[in-house]
Amino acid sequence: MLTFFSDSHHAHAPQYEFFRGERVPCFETPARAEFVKTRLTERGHVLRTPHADSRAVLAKVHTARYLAFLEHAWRDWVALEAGNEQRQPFPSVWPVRTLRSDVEPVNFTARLGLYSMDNGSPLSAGTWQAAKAGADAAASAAALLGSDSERAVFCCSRPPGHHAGPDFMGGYCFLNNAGVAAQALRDGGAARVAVLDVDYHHGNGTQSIFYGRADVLFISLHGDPMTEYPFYLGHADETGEGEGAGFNLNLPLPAGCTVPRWFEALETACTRIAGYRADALVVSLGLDTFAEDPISKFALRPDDFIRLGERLGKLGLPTVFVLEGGYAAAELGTNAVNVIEGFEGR
Ligand code: SP5
Ligand code: ZN
Repeated sequence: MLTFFSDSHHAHAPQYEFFRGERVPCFETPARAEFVKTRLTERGHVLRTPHADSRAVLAKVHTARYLAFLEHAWRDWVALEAGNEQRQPFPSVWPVRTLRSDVEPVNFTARLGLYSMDNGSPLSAGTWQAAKAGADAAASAAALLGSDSERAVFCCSRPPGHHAGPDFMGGYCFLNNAGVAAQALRDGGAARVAVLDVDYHHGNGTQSIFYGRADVLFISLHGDPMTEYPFYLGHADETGEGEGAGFNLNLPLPAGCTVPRWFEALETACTRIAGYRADALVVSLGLDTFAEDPISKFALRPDDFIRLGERLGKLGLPTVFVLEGGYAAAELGTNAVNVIEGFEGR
């Protein structure tokens, strides 16, 4: 499968995050994309550098003030204090209920909190550059599908995107690549686009971006937010609002649930996508459903990823795959390629 890959992903390389109050090495590392690249190359898949500029699409998916903040966040952080070049910024205060989020403060940490859902998404010097390259890959993939030259394209990009909402980062995500792909497909002439999110974690950002829209159906299979990140979204009763009523489907599953149960939920998702008569499909391909993922609690084995790909292939739709989570880095290549080759019926 034709794959978009940009070396710019290396520019996003924060060193640590917080876990139970302690600094721990980041789970979301450059090695992840490199393992996938290596396996893709071994299996003969062609890698191409993104050619499209996603900026116009990004402006439809994220707010102008969030994009402006993110693009300049590192510069602003470094300007604050000598030595910040060697430090990572983290938010420590958030505008929760009753506090104002309409006014953007001047203070850097206050702005960082305004535009963050958690303190688990560290920035580094090249975060914007890497995230922008991922969005460019999503736009490039949509453009290729629109030109009818490919049936499916894989975006091997990082950082991931599905937790990033209209005006916030979170969950290692900064720009919503699946949202960019879906919007670019719409702009390219697809009347209806389905987004299927199979990452272990609910795709809260993607849901929020399209929650009021009927032209993009969002479906997510994920660990029940009562116990699993992102906790505050992803319940079954979230079905869309306004024109989007009925065009959001959440299929939360208990942490630790069996593989057959996961595939039952996938079947429900696929039936809904077929009924929607989508013109194109975007798959938020999180691979943290893998049994050995260090931060997640589903039980898929490598062969199950082949089966996932086969089922998605049977939908018969032009498809953009976007890499999301998955933290068993060394196994990521095999699991990603298994989905792709299952899809291709190879
Ligand atoms: C894209 C994506 O998969 N983002 C996931 C973000 C999860 N952030 C919260 C991490 C919490 C780690 N919990 C570790 C439990 C280890 N036993
Ligand atoms: Zn995830």
